[in-house]
Amino acid sequence: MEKLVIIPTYNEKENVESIIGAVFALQQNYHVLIIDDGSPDGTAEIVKSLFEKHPGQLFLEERKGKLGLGTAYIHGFMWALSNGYQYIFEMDADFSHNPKDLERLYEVCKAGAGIAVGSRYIKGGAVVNWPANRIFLSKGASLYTRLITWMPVKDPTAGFVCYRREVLETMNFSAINFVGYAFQIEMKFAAWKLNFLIAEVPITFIDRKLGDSKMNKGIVKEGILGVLKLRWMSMFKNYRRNVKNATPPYNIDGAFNTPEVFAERK
Ligand SMILES: Nc1nc2c(ncn2[C@@H]2O[C@H](COP(=O)(O)OP(=O)(O)OP(=O)(O)O)[C@@H](O)[C@H]2O)c(=O)[nH]1
Ligand SMILES: [Mg+2]
Repeated sequence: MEKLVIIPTYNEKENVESIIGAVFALQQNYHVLIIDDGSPDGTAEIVKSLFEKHPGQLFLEERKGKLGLGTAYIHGFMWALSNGYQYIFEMDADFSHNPKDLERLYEVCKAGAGIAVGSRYIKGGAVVNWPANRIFLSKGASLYTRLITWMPVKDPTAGFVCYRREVLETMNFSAINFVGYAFQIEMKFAAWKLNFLIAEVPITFIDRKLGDSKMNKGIVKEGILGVLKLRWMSMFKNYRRNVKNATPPYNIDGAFNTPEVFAERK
């Protein structure tokens, strides 16, 4: 149980089977956890129909409604920690992230980084098929985040990431504030504040071909205000102390683990 790819889904019936297939086709011993938020299009049913094909490798957590990307990932992180995984990945279901790049992220974490970020905005990275306004927004967000926070990450909104287990264990997830793009920024910010090494790996990001975007104005607004809030909290509210987990690790319900689970994992 080394590597777990967490894929959050909301109405991804056109993509979910092929993205799962693409990860298992790598034959590099990844497990996959889908976090589905009650997709009305039946995404979860498609996942269940694949259990038989991938026994012990494919998992599904279903939540009642669309609760946002950030809380979906936090749910997945707690699941990953309580199930003993060492390297935990974030990846979208829509093929914007190429599963073949998972191994490159893994190698960088294995070599010692706390977080490996699949980055569009370093040398060798690229964005394909995005309209000019989307690129402008994304690059603008990157620049804005760096200006305000001084965090040394060129693609802070990136959602293709590998975390070493220790990074997630060290975080107090209940102190994480945001759910959209700001969530991706905050995860990196928190890891940086906790002194973990963040490495960027160039990737080519390709716009989704199938299914609909879940991007909306609220997510952009959260990003703009969220970055200011992060800076504010880190200056005056002792962000670092709050985001540090006093008593790792968690169990899946968000309560602290029982001693048995802790002992089992050692
Ligand atoms: N579980 C869950 N998954 C979500 C939610 N919102 C988005 N997702 C998933 O998160 C991933 C990223 O969402 P996207 O809609 O692709 O957002 P994006 O990549 O920022 O924008 P586009 O690629 O332009 O659509 C996809 O796998 C979505 O299905 C949510 O509220 N809950
Ligand atoms: Mg996408």
